[in-house]
Amino acid sequence: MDLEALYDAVIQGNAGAVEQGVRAALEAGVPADKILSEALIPAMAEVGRLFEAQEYYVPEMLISASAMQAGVNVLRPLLVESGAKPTGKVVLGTVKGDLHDIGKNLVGMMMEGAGFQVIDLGVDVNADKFIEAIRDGAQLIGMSAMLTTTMPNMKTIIDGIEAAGLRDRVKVIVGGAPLNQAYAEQIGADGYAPNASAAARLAQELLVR
Ligand code: B1M
Repeated sequence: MDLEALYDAVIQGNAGAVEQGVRAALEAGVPADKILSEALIPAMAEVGRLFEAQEYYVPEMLISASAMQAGVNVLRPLLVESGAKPTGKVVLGTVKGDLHDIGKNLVGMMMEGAGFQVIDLGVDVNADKFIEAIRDGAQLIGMSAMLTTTMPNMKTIIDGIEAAGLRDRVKVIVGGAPLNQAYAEQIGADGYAPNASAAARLAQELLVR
């Protein structure tokens, strides 16, 4: 299956075809990051466009998300292979009120690939859970938000970390489609990354330097 057919299979929400297509592309020598960036991720952007155009509704979005996840699961071992000793402890979560986790999961894989120990707190994560993770030794917190309505919860979480007297013990980075560098600065984060690879590079800059 070529990348175009793979793109279509994600949009159609055909998890079996996506899984097979990813395996076939890998066997044909297509690099994992190319499969991700030229087929799977653009397909989800198109699903978002279809949702905005009211051609897709939540169930279709969910089915496409599962199909994408089936492809990502095949790519996972290739994205995380590193073998290096962990260079730091990173804790990730999608913020309170937000259930989108595909982007956050990719960030986790790229961070693992960059040699970090990654603890994933999942979705709908509040300040208390991040605070507990910092007390357990997290050196960097990575927060993801995909909704304009949940972005402000990142600031609430940073304020909570500050109020717990832990802000100087941890680096905080943020990401997700509605965010940008200016917003990260406005809420007092240490950095913003536009995609999963950039997030891993940023974590390295903040922790390993
Ligand atoms: Co939702 N959704 N969704 N959705 N969904 C969006 C985000 C939306 C843009 C669609 C649209 O209208 N075009 C829109 C948000 C509008 C807004 O706020 N401005 C939207 C909406 C409205 C909603 C609901 C409110 C719909 C409803 O119920 N009426 C609802 C909210 C539920 C909730 O969270 N409380 C909802 C639900 C869902 C599903 C559950 C059905 C499903 C999510 C399933 C899942 O994640 N397991 C879903 C999906 C799939 C999407 C779209 C189509 C795809 C998101 C995705 O996975 N993209 C999305 C449209 C779009 O994004 N164009 C949409 C692929 C992924 C690889 O990209 O997540 O951007 P992304 O991650 C990137 C970067 O952003 C970055 O790196 C990643 C990889 O390179 N990144 C980070 C992400 N986190 C990072 C953290 C970092 C650094 C970088 O550092 C820590």
